[in-house]
Amino acid sequence: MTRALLLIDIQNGFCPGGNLPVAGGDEVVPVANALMASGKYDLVVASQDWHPPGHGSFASSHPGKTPFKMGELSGKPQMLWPDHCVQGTEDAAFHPDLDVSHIDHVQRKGQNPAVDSYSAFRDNDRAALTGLTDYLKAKGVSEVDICGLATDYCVKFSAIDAVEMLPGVKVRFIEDASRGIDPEGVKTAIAEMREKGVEIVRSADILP
Ligand code: VGL
Ligand code: ZN
Repeated sequence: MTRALLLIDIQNGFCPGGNLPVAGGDEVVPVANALMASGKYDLVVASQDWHPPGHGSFASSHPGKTPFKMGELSGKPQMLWPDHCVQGTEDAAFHPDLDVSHIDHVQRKGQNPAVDSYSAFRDNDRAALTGLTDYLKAKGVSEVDICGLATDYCVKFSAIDAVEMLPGVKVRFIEDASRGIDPEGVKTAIAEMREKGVEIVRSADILP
């Protein structure tokens, strides 16, 4: 049994003070640290939203558009975001309190300006893979626990892709180690994950 912990986008940009802040986003940091230090995982992977300046998901790249409204990217509907997690900026860095010493592998995503990548496994158009599937398969992973930011976007898409792309692997979502952008969206995301075969757990179910 090889157990992996997948920490999604625990970056300054998604924490209070960041460019796309998630309410209570920083509160996942101590929980993530406790999970990493628990000795329950053979492997810790952290994803990092890593956009080039002027990324197509930024409202600022679309004249006259405002953030948090639907727009279009490469002919497909796209939620438009504030500029966030630009490669190499403080906004894209992991939260300073995240204990990165436990991280075995960093998976960056969102580099293609023409398509967004909520999932740590592949772009939203499902054309390009990030390489995470092959990495986890090569490690012989049999269980993946997923948490982080934001529940209703990158965490949800990553968890559902994990079920789909790693057949036979048990996938769990750690609710209290995650925060979402929209409370209604979080409810729907949890229902959707459960429906796709993701088990919903809390850190207390895992921690000694
Ligand atoms: C995310 C919106 C845009 C996330 C990333 O990490 O959930 N959300 N980029
Ligand atoms: Zn992004």
